[in-house]
Amino acid sequence: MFNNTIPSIYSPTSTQAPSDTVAITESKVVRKSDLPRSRPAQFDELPGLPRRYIASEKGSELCRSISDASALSGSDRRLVVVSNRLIDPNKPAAGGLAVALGEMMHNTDGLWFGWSGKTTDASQVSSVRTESFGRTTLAQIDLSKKLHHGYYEGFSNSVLWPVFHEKLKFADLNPEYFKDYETVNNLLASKLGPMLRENDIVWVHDYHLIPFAQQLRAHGCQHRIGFFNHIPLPPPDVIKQIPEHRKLMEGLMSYDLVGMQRPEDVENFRSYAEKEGLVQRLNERDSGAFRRKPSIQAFPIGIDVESLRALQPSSESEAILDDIRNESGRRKLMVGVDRLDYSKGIPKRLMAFRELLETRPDLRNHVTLVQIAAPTRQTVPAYAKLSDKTRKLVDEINDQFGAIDWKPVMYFNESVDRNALPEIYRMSRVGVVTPVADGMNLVAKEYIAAQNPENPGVLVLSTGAGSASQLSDSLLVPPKDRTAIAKAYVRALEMPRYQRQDRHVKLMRNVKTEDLRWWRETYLNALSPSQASAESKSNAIAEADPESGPS
Ligand code: GDG
Repeated sequence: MFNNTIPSIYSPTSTQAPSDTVAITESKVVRKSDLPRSRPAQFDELPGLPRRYIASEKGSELCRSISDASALSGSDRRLVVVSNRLIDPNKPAAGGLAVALGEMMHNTDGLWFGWSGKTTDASQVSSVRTESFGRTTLAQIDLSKKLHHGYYEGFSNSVLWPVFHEKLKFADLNPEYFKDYETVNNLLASKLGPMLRENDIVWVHDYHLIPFAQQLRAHGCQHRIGFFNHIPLPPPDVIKQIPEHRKLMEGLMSYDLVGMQRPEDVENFRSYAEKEGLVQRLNERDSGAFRRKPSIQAFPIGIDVESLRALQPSSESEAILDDIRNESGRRKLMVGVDRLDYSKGIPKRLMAFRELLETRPDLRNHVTLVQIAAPTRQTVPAYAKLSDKTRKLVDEINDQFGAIDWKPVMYFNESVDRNALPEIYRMSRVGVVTPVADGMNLVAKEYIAAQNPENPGVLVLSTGAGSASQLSDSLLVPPKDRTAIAKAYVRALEMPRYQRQDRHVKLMRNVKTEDLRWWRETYLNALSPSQASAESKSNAIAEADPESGPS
């Protein structure tokens, strides 16, 4: 599968010599007294943000003084990003990864590599196609239909996605999927390898590509390679439901830096590694050629507040916007914006809305729920079922409570133009974000960022979202408790303006401080080669003096 000629990137003169021992350097333990005072009781038992990630005025100044991709500035270093899908330069970036990385890559000397979004019938592997995107080169390959199915619909989205979101009933543990997943990772690594230059640093994104570094290392790649997991990492007992969990998790040990969204994810990985004897197993088996001393840290992803607030609706979204504007002039709006994914808790959110209308007849005809549900992964059976279930619930609620002039749920089962989202958020008195489990959830942060500070709305946020530990001034609800969610809706709808303002100021402080740039820079600084030498020094001290482990 790999080329036999080892390209120059795998330079034996690299300063990053493989090590014989593997140590998981975890983020520092935070004492309860270190936590922000506003942290609600339900978070007291959680590990909390590592100290350097707790928002503080001082910290925010420090972070803001760092320019974009500063870890790479002033050198011939390129940033190489690897992700399943890339940005489409001909379309506005729609959410998630593309938004998070698009602007940075446009302004950075880099390479962005991944699957093209196209499948072929051919069994032969396609060649890499490149195109320019600002200062970055986009490099993409097609995959055969069969391989893509096993890798993407199969292992990525029918095994890893449901298991990591603790939705085991949706998992399809077909052993063929893992083979295709490994093959695709291997194939992608074999194509990227020859394109790398000696000083590149490589940043791999998300669960589709866990074994990617292992595949690159197998050919002696000595670059700094980081991984960021955008979705939750569940506790060890849940991970172990995946038959191939050992092989899978060993793949993470080939990275220099493993970034997670939440401290809980870091803790789950540490606990898995300990319970499974991951380090010892690798020490006994491998010579060390594939392994690093991965540093595992939490880097909660943020949004670019100014860019979001600057978005202006285009003509494409005028029809939807007019409907919603019209409704907002008559009733209080609540809004949910999600991919139609079972992790997002949309049915429970609708059931809670039904309970609200049942228990508070006085609110009927005075409140409307706008739900945007963008279709996603429709070739995976669980998603088709969710789509039917959601539509049925919406129809039931509208039939039961609707009137000639009022549809309680305005349901848009389509992807809405991103430019229209800030206005929709702003028109809504309540933002409803109720995932069962979610790595972070950017919609929660977008809703806050888009509000008018003079008359802001209220965010109802479930504790299933990674963002809940940062956004503790929202109305936090347990994701599976319909009645608690319904009560939070009422509280949000009736909250006086001064309280809404007070909460909004606090929430906005976090959204602005721990923003997208802060996330990228803290991650890239931790991945930078200067950080590597600091790590190797501290590891050397830890090895010389076994008593001086992390506090
Ligand atoms: C993964 C993790 C993590 C939504 N509907 C439409 C639309 N969106 C945009 C939102 C937002 C993005 O998509 C969704 O981001 P989320 O964070 O909510 O969720 P995932 O897509 O599941 O993302 C998640 C994230 O990665 C980043 O690390 O936070 O936990 O699951 O930006 O505005 N955009 C457009 N039309 C829509 O209808 N254009």
